[in-house]
Amino acid sequence: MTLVPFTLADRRDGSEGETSVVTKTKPKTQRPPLYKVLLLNDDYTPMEFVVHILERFFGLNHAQAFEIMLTVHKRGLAVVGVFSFEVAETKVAQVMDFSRRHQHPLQCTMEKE
Ligand code: TYC
Repeated sequence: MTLVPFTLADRRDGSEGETSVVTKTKPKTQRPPLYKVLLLNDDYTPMEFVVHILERFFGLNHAQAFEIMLTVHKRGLAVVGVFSFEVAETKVAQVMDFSRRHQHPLQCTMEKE
């Protein structure tokens, strides 16, 4: 068999003399959706209990926990943290279970950011 080299000038695909446009597809990094965990105010749950919840399940120090508790008390609700779906779901369940076991009506919920 004989190999015959060919050049740009005699490409056999009909593209002789054409210019080409280089296109780049930007790789899109998919980030998982995030969820806000919200704490809701009520008239019965003791302030110290809410502060304890925030320290225990959200890793806040006492000053941070007290500040968020007061925000909820004054404004009706506050975002306690932003997490992946599974972590947010777990935090909500922990708060709801703990509150229920202590017979407080504290409500915690999550919302897609
Ligand atoms: N409002 C409650 C009280 O006066 C305190 C409270 C704060 C309750 C935050 C719930 O998420 C809450 N005892």
